[in-house]
Amino acid sequence: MNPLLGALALAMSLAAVPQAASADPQPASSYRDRLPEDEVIYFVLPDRFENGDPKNDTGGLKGDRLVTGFDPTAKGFYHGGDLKGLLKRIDYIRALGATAIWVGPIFKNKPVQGPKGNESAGYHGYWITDFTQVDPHFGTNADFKALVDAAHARGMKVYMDIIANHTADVIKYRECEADKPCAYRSRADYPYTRKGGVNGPAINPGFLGDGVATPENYAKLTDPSWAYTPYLPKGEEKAKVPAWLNDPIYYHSRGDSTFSTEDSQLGDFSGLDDLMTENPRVIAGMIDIFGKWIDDFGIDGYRIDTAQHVDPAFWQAFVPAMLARAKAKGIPNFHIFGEVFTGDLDVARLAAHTRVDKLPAVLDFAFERAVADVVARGAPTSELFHMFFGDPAYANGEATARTLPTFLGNHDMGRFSMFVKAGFPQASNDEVLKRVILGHAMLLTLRGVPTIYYGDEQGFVSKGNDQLAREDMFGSKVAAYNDTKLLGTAKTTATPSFGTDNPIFKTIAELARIRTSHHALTRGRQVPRAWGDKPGLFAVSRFDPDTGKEVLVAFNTSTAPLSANVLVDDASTAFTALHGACETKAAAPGSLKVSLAPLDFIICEAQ
Ligand SMILES: [Ca+2]
Ligand SMILES: [Ca+2]
Repeated sequence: MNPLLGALALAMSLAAVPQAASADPQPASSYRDRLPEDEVIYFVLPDRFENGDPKNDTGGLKGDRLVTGFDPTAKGFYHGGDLKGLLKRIDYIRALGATAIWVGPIFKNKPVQGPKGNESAGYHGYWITDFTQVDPHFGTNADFKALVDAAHARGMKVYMDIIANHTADVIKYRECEADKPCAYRSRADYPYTRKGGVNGPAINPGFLGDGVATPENYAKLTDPSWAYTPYLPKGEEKAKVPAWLNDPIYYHSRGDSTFSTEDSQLGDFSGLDDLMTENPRVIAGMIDIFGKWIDDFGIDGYRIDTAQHVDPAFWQAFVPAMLARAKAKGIPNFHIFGEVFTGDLDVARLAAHTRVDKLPAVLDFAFERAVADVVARGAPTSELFHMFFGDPAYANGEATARTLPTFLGNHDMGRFSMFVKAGFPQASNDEVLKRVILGHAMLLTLRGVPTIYYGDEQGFVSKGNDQLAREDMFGSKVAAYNDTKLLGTAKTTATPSFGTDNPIFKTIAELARIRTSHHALTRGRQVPRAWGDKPGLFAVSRFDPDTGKEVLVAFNTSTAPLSANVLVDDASTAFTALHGACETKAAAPGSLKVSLAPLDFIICEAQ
């Protein structure tokens, strides 16, 4: 008998308990048994969350902000948040109903990068120099261990944010001015076996091309000056850990990516040193690095940054190695999800990365786009139907679709509240708040793994994307954050934002509790029930995989009240409301009448 069934039975008995009694998602002991789709994820950038130790604010460095990276008044520098702060506020995250924390990258970064006069800091964590160590601005490896252990003691999971595509920008090219754009040089114009172009002198004799992924072949690649002449600036020769990362031979060194042709995989992402992920030595090195974090910390999953900029063969080797490592550590449901930033409705492109790269899951950018279009931009509800219609395209079809982390906005694109305000500039505060709550209702009831971007629950409204969408949860000193009016509250980001009274917080907490106590909403098959060619009704049914019991969720995306007969299973004759007002009896076999206020939603469970 599958040990999972015990946990299932327990969770099902929890589901029968009235909502308020099941505030804890699952008993702590069973967290390893939970499937990826059972989680509610909270995504946090540690620098912007809570400062638990002012002593580490400068990362142990001495000097001004261009040395330490620390300037809490500037949106592009470290603000002081750290892992001790995250630990201090872990019960806040739990109170929201999140069961897993996606911690932004915590590895040691190059503190400051960028052209003179336009520098910024590695507060976001995506400029790694040392893949084995927590950045001193965030604390120590022991602090991370304490955080992971505290999460596990509460039955919560921790997902790390990792990068294999690039390191910090350390390597420079003789032919390009440092920190200035450097044009991409293609493999056709600059083959690996010629120095400086097709007519240049022969180098790397015997190298059979990057498609022959054997150690013997790559042993013949010894001179990295095929396109440019890479070098390590003085004082940075040993900047990276492990040491093999300091050798330019392990990088493409072809100039900047334009994210279009082959440069999307082989170019430098905004100057960041692009690893030669085709090389078996690089594959083995990355498996070593990230396997060790699993071994040492027992974490529960990896979110993979810039996944689409790495060649598929790398992921085909890396993913099974990580899953095997986790399994050996007693982590059977290790989740891996890649970032394939599309910003559009291109399900085929997302799905291709689950089939070709064999990534177990990808962040669901198509879901984000569809919900934003329908709730924040007035698109017809059929857009949601069309997006979900693509679910069978994923490897393993709808089962994989249920494990895709879904989200409404993020640290790169900006917050959902900003999309609502941009889409409905004349809307009242009340309407904006209702739309933001409606978006979260979709996030927390539809298929996928709801991923809440920290601060959304406090009514944060980013004024833009990227740096402007990375506000502080602790009292901020950034004027461009503090002058923005938040939703659902009179406060601003100038004071700490850890209250539990914001209506968005309350809705998320309520819906997370309903979701995690009903397998229909986490693991259940989703069947679209109603959609249309204008704003209005969108409804789906979801089915408990064990009992077959139906849960109908219906949303009104219009500003007029509506009522309609919605198709349900013939067997679903009586309903109770999990949220809102539901008819207690089907009008006739297979038909339930729903009535919805403007921008409202209901969740009705068949008995
Ligand atoms: Ca600190
Ligand atoms: Ca790459």
